[in-house]
Amino acid sequence: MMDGAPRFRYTEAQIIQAEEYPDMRVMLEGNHNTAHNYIGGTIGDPHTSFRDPFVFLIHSNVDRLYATWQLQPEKEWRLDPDRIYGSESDTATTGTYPEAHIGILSPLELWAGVDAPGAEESVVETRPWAPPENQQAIKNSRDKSLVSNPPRYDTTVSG
Ligand SMILES: [Cu+2]
Repeated sequence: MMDGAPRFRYTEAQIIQAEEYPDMRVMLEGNHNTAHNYIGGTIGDPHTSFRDPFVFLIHSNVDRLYATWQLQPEKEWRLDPDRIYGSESDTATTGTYPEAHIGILSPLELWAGVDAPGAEESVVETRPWAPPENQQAIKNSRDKSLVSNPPRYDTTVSG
């Protein structure tokens, strides 16, 4: 247990001002990991973190910072699924579970269902993306619905 506030390696301004996605991702993930580890306990373990409602506070802030990065002035290319990810645009799943690295082109759980090619193994089937509804939808991180219309927040973090 650390004393005081978490010591984030990057400021919000640094994250938002990153020019390219890979640089922004590394900073955002780093601060996200710091938040998980700072709180610790259930949230510090990837297998149990989403059993703790406070995890949604961490991830809501990740979403806010990501959307703010996307919506920076004169960066409309960050709303283009073919351009936003830069050098990571064509990455796929590498390695094997549970040590696999998920790529931009990896199918996204839970929407893809458990049988999607390249989907993570040992994911529990979850309705409606499983029988009897079978509403599986194969999407990856370049899906226009996930990139082109980020949420607008009532807080603006300026760079
Ligand atoms: Cu997290």
